[in-house]
Amino acid sequence: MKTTPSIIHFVQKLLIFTVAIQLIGCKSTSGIDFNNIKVSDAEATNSTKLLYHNIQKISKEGIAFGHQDATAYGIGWKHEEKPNRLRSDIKFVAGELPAVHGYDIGHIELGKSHNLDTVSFDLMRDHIQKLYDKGAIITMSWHLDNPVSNGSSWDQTPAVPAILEGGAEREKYELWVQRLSSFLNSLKDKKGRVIPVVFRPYHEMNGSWFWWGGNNVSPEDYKQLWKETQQLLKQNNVHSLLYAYSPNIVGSEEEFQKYYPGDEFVDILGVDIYNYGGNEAFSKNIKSNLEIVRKKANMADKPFALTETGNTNFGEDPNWWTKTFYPGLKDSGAAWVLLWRNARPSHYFATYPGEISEEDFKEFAKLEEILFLDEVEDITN
Ligand code: BMA
Repeated sequence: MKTTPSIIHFVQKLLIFTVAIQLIGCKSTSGIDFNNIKVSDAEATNSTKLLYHNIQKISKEGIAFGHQDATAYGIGWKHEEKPNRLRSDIKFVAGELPAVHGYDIGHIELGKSHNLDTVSFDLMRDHIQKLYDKGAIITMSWHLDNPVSNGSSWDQTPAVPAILEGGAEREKYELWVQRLSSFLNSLKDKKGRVIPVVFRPYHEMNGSWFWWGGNNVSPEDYKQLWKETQQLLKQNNVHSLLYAYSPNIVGSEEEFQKYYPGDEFVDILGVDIYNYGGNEAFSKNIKSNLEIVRKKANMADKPFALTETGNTNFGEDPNWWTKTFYPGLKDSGAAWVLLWRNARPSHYFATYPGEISEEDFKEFAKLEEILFLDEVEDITN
């Protein structure tokens, strides 16, 4: 038959074409093989895997600077007053936006329009979209209410067993995670893809100030809560998260490990450290704790970060950044640091115009190792 060779030829070409398309499908234009990037959610989107890849890349170049609620408000201003601009205390002082932007989604579970610190979720979404578009990394903590007492995160009524599978408040918890899921899936980039987020739930669990930590929970229940929450999010079609585990300052590797749900459920390791014990101890603590976290992270081949920090001695130390903070941080290998929020003059953790450490912050910001938004964008693009 005359037609046979051309049919075979056609089928061969079709096969080659199909294979090629499949190969292109798992690689980005920059040649990243997404099949080789493994994160805790096996169904994580490519954007999520790319975020993971970028975080690892950043950690080899320096330490990205982050700030909680950076563009939502600062000392003496609120975004709503000039809604057309993306302002930030850090930008006012150093001329650059932070590379990492932290948000708290506490009260999303209640179906409220604003979080526990009066940041509207619509504003949050809008800023996340704008900042992600500029190359920022988004991270979220969750100061959720106590599901048993309906008090705040700081209400220590034991509640974890009640929201685990089969518990008395399980239905309520599923609804709460449902609301959280809807918000996360509503964060869309310019191409309509869901924006990936570093999710840091149930943080500082080795302290007893939250209902999910310390004396208020057993390590086994904590781990179970972590896994079940992850499961619920996945069931709700949330595949845009990297999961970060971050205890408060630890005294040993064992303490770091105590509530750790396991390598397969965590993507990023972290620790929260403030200078409540004075600056000298703080410098040393950052160094020793990041060393512990680094060791664990290296063993598990995961990135790590100083997931919350800040100067709690408001207005006292003009050289805090270069003389206290940086010496502890230097060469730590952390991917980022997140300074806590600038709420008011008696509750701020970074700096702002007119603040006592303003000039020192400018010096800190000039350090090669410390990366702001534009620098991070250069690394990841
Ligand atoms: C705490 C304080 C609180 C705030 C909470 C959640 O550390 O800053 O004022 O409500 O974080 O952001």
